Formats: sequence, C-alpha cells, structure tokens
Amino acid sequence: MSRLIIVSNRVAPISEGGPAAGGLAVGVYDALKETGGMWFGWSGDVLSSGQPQIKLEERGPVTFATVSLVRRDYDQYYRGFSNATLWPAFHYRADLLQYDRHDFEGYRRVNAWLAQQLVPLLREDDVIWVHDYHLIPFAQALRAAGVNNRIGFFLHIPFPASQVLLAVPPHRELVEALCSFDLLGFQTTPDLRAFCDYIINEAQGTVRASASGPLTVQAFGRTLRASAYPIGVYPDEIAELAKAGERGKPVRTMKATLHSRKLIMSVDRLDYSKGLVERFRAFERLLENTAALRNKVSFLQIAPPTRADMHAYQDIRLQLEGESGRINGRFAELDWTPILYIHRQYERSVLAALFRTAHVGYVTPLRDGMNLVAKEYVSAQDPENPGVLVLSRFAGAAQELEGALIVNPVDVDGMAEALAQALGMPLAERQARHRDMMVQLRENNVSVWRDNFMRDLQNVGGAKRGRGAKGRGAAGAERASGPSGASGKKAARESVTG
Ligand code: ADQ
Repeated sequence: MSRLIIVSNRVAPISEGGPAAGGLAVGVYDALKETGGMWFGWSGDVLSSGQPQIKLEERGPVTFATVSLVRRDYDQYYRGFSNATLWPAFHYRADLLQYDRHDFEGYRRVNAWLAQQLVPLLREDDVIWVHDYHLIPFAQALRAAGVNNRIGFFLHIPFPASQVLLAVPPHRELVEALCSFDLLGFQTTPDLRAFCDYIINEAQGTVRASASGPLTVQAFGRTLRASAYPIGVYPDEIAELAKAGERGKPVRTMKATLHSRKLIMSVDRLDYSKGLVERFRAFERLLENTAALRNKVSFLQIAPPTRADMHAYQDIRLQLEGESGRINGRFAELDWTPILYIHRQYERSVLAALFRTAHVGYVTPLRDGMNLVAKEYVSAQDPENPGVLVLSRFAGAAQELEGALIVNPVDVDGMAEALAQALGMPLAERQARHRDMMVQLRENNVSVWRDNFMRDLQNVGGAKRGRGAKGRGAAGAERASGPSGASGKKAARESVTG
C-alpha cells in the first residue's frame, strides 16, 4: 500500500478528545495510521527572528513534520492572501475582499518553500493529499521540483461562482495552479459545478462526464479529475460521547441554569461567514413575535474567536457583543438572560453532551463549505427524544440533511418562524426527521469521505508515475531558497537528517 502524505496549512495536534480533534483531524489521522505516512504543514509558530526549521516527530506509523513561518510570510501568506483575499471571496463576501499583489507573491513564495521542504522527505510511490485554500499552488510547486507522484486536493470551503471568483485579481493563476493536481475534491455538487463553469467559460477548457467516477477536466494543457466528496463525521461515536456526558457536570450545570426552559444552541468559530448577527436578530424577532416564549427559552452561542489579529474579525466580534448586550438588555429578567454568549473552546465530549441537551440546533452560516457542527448536532441527539436542526440553505450540509428545517440566513422573519416551528414540533415528526438524517450521516461518514477520495486518487493517471528524474531528494532540496529569500540550505539539511 502506498504511503499517504497529508499536507495542510496547520498540522492538527492530535490529543484524542481534545478541542482540536475535529472530524477532519480524526478522519485524516485514522487514514494515516492505517497506511502509515506523514502529516506535513505549518506548526502555528511565527518566528520573529532566525531561520524556520523542519521538526519531525514520530507517533507510531505516523510522522508529524512541521515548520514555523517567519513574520513576513505569516503576514503575506496567512493573514494576507489566504485570509483577507481568498477566504472572503470564496465565501461570497467580495465586499470584504482585500488584495495586495505583494501578498499574492508571498502566498506563492511560501507555497514553493513549503513544497521544497517536503521534497526530500518524499518516496517514489507516496500519494499526496493537500488540503484547503492556503495551498492552491502547492502541486504546481511540487511539479516544478520534479515530483510526479499522485497529488490530490480537497477544498474545505465553498468554490465560488465565476462572477465572484473574477473579483480575485489572480483568479486565472489560481485555477491554472489547481489544474496541476491530479484530483480535485469539492464539498458539494454546486461547488463542483461552479468550478466546471469557470473551466468551460473562463479558461476555455473542457469537462467530460464518465459513466462512473469523477469528471475529466482538460485545461491549461493538463488533464485532471474532479468530483464532490461531502465530508462527514462518525455519528455513532458522537452519539456515544453525548450519551456518556449526559450526567456530567457541564450538562448538570446547564440544566440547572435553564430550569425547565428550552435551549437553542449554536457553536461556531467567530467568523463573519457564520451569519451570527442575523442569527441573533432572528432570536430577538422570535421573542418579539411570541411573548409566550419569553423566559421559556434560552439561546446558547459558543463562539471562540479566531484570526483575532484581523480587522474584519475584530469588527464582527464588536458587532456581536453589541447585539447580545442590546437583546439581553431588552428582554432579560432578574432570573433569565436570553442569550448566553461564550467565547471559549470546549472538549468534544462536552459539546456533544450539550448538543443532546439542546432542543434546537441553530446552524445558519451565510456560506459554509459543509459545516460539521450541523452533523455533530444531529448525531448527538437522543433518538427517543431528538432535537430539531434549523439549517442554512447555504451550508454544504443542507445538500444532505433534508430532515432539517432549511432557512435562508438573511431572512430574519423566516428564521424566527423556523425556530418557533422547531420549538413546537411534535415528537413523532422530530423522531422521523432525526431517523432520516442519521441514515444519511451513517451512509456518508468521514471514513466514506476519505476512502472515496483516496480510491479516486489512487486510480488517476495510471502508468509512468513515481519519482521524477530531476530536482528530487537532498540535492533538489539544497537548491531551495528560504521562504523569505533566506537560504534554504540549512532547513533542507535538517529535514534530510531529521
Ligand atoms: P470550520 O469553518 O472550522 O471548518 P466546521 O465545519 O463547523 O467549520 O467545523 C468546526 C469544528 O470545530 C467542529 O468539529 C466543531 O465541533 C469544532 N468547534 C467549533 N467551536 C468549538 C468550540 N468552542 N469548542 C470546541 N470545538 C469547537 C472548515 C469549513 C467547513 C467544513 C470544515 C471541514 O469552513 O465548512 O465543514 O472545514 O471540511
């Protein structure tokens, strides 16, 4: 079996059960443990001086290979092009998009440098799976270094419609870079369709369907495959975690706070794509429209801040603090605070148990590649007495979870009505909706996602794969230059000797 190499912007610290061990990290780590291999990416450290060096850490059959970034690279590659240009554009927020040509150069430079760090660690038959928008030029950079291995790419966020993508000045370079991969995976069919539309109408390429398996794309002188692979969770494991946590302290405390009130619950990274402001306003509208629900329902929003050094994230945080304060000021009573707004991370087991306590899972992003919280909420429910999922039509998960109440996240009245419907839904209907969604979640769990992608990646290309004759190994790596123009020799040697 070929060794698997996972490349992602951040290498997830795997402490089983810890807050960082999300579905993706666990799913990918399981695959690595099975085939043996390596997880390569940024450590999360930013160096203010000195040379970034590669650090190798063995855990059983898996090697974790991490590098730090220097400040300039962090600013241009991570904060700049990845998160101030690509993230808003790919979430259809062209109004928030910022573009600086130097950041794009930095983005490409860091991708090339990361690729050069990986090259000496690669073996001939390794299969390489690259994750997400930070690393769009990664395969192009590996190819330039002579790597002929199979390389796949999975985009965790939406792929935008062409008219939105055109707002990113180097859109063509980005799509051309994507075409250096052998297999492209998207979360949903609409994302795949948006990519194909760009290929056909902007890149004058072609897209062909085959009887089974991924589409065949020809563009920029390359042939590659593309398909939708909706990411999943392990629903039965989450259900167990949730059940086990039912009598734990966090749930007991929550229940004591609620008395017999009903609970609406949301969990998100604090991000403008998650629709938090609209969500708060719809909860306010619910209380406004239905006086009988006042002091009878609470809304728990858990939202740990991310990317807190970026303006757009500081703005959304301020806005939410204002909204929660305003709504609580308007409706709170001596014994009831309508919105509990919490910034901290929780362990997965605690989240799962809290989900099981909540009568409504309220998941209403403005855009989301998939949204695992929606799937985790459903998985955590008690099948005998399940809660109801209120889900944005713009979350990838809405393509699968037909048992949810589907809402448009900008329609505040529509969301308030859906919340009222969810809170009053009869038991039999809740059970039927939950049952349907669990069938779907089990059929498409995270192993299925991973195995389908890996199967299609193994099948691409065929003959004449493997180690390129030129530019590989330590010699190739010694030609690498450091990410910010510093000599890469030292880092390359470190990586060879481990
Ligand atoms: P995210 O934007 O991070 O992921 P999401 O899919 O919801 O969004 O995943 C978040 C994960 O973090 C979930 O597993 C959730 O339980 C966990 N989490 C969130 N808040 C937490 C908290 N306070 N404490 C502990 N855990 C918390 C990106 C894309 C998504 C896509 C995923 C996976 O933006 O659309 O679904 O990748 O592909």
